[in-house]
Amino acid sequence: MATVRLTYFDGRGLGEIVRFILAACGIEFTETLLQERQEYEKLLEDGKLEFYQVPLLEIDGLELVQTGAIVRYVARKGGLYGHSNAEQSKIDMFYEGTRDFFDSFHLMVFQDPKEVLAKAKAKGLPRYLPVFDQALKKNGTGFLVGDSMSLADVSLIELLLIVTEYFGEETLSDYPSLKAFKSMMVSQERIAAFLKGPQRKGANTDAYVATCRTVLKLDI
Ligand SMILES: N[C@@H](CCC(=O)N[C@@H](CS)C(=O)NCC(=O)O)C(=O)O
Repeated sequence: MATVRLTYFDGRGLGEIVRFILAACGIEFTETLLQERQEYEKLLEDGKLEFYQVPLLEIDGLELVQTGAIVRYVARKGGLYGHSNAEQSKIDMFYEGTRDFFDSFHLMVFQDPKEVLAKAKAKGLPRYLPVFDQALKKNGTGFLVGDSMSLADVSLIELLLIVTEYFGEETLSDYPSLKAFKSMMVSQERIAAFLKGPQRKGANTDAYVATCRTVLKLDI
């Protein structure tokens, strides 16, 4: 297979869900990790960034941008996008729900991280965790939709890993289905290998934030 290439930064951000879904689908990929403004300008000049934004995934001769479009393409290709229109819509629903909560963490690149985390803890946890816990309980297969792993589950595990990293494992104490889901997902062979491997990125560092700001010329 021709090389699959993800272009993003050397950090999680919007790129990490792309890495997760590629890994979950067993699709090997290489990465261009942007460091300099010139690299980003070259992508713009080459017309690779339809909306002048990253992540960019080059796959099967396509230059895909927009995270949602990217992960759906990969999930469809890898068989992690349900078996019917109804299942796909449910997967979309849970995917969008996880992203709504995830976005509050992504804001840490642009806003005071302490304030962002305090808000996520006070408002995000009680709002979203019960929904996902109940959904898992109701579906009863261990997965959010149907009886096998889908994009929805991959998106939820990325979120739960962030939540427990920032707020501790005890955050899941009142949510038995989420707790069981987390242990099940992190021991899935491909996910486990990705989490241990070099393509899994660490939590935001000052250097990562500074690089994003320089490359994207952010002055907010
Ligand atoms: N809706 C887009 C948003 C992508 C996005 O905001 N990317 C940021 C980096 S995290 C970017 O490239 N910003 C540059 C810009 O908007 O000019 C997606 O989901 O991929």
